[in-house]
Amino acid sequence: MSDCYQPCPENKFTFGLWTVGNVGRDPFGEPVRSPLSPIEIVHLLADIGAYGVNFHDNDLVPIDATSAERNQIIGAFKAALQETGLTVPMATTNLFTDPIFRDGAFTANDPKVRAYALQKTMNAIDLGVELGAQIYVFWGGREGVETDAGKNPQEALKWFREALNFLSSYVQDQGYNLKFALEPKPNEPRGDIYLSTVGAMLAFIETLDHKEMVGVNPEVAHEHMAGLNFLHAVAQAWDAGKLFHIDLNDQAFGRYDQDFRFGAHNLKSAFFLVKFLEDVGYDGNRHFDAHAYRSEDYEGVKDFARGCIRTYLILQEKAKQFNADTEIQSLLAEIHADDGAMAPYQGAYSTAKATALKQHVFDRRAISQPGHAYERLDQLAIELLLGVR
Ligand code: GLT
Ligand code: MN
Ligand code: MN
Repeated sequence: MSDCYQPCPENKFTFGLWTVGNVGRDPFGEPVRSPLSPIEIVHLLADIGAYGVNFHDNDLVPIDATSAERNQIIGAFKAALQETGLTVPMATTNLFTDPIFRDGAFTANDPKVRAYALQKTMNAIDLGVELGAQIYVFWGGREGVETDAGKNPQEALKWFREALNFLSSYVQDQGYNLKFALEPKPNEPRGDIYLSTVGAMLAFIETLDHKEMVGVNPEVAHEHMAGLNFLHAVAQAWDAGKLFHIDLNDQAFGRYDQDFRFGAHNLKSAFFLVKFLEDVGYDGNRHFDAHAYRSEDYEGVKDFARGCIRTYLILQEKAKQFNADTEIQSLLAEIHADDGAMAPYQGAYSTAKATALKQHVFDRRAISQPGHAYERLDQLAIELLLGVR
């Protein structure tokens, strides 16, 4: 591979233990790769140039570990981090694998399950903070239903809100420097998951007690599963000051939950996403929440991980090229041309402005005549992406 696309720490490229550690199990097939220990995963990630490693509590410490086992595992993990220089920027809780979560965690009908979920999350927050995490992700994979017969969705939202309020107060009480990032997904593993899109999550955050410490963790695949434009979701989150984290991967519309290598499927949307993140100066973690095809062995897993990073860096270069391309930029300047004639009507409302605007005569026909040259512009973008510009 060429040396021009080497990651640097400022890129903040991270992977979860569960991503490169994915053993290739699917609903129809057994694992195809033997499990790697967290230590082996840290070394694999260091090898491919990652900046950080994220984890669920139980990716690192098995759910039934004794406290002696826990201490031994954490000690060895810390040593591996020190040896490789990898950081832990984000941590999260597994609230979906154990059978206790079959009806959800914070939104389970059983109050014992909800209380256990709170307890498990407080412990996992302690662990994440101990290892340096400053972002804590909440992906409510089981927070949903197959049937609405047994649960009132408004009640479920109330429970979810109470849990987040409780946990944000816990974080403040402990004096932790930690922010929450809520990750929406429309379905899988539940038939329907509550707060299914970035837009829904952003609106929900506004109802929380400590909303200033809560943002979103949008994932490419999840918005695509809902048939939505990921860039628009990310732009809205950014605009709201809520883009605390991002999960990069890829996903064909209308398919099962794929978690493909970043850019593997929708290269053009990946390009406009990278361009947006770079143009606005997003400086959070760039987390690849994806896994290698089931066809791969661990060499293929490394190809997958390097591919995520490399594609991002190539698209970053393409974004710079797009911004510096004189033909593209002059076309954009034409598209955005403004002769100033409407300036008296723009901006904040005033009675005088409204009166003047109501009296202005528009030549609708003339205004609607010119085309917008988006075909030419889009083709230029395509040719730039295809490497012929
Ligand atoms: C799981 C899920 C992801 C979440 C992870 C965090 S776990 O793999 O599919 O989208 O980000 O809990
Ligand atoms: Mn996913
Ligand atoms: Mn994710």
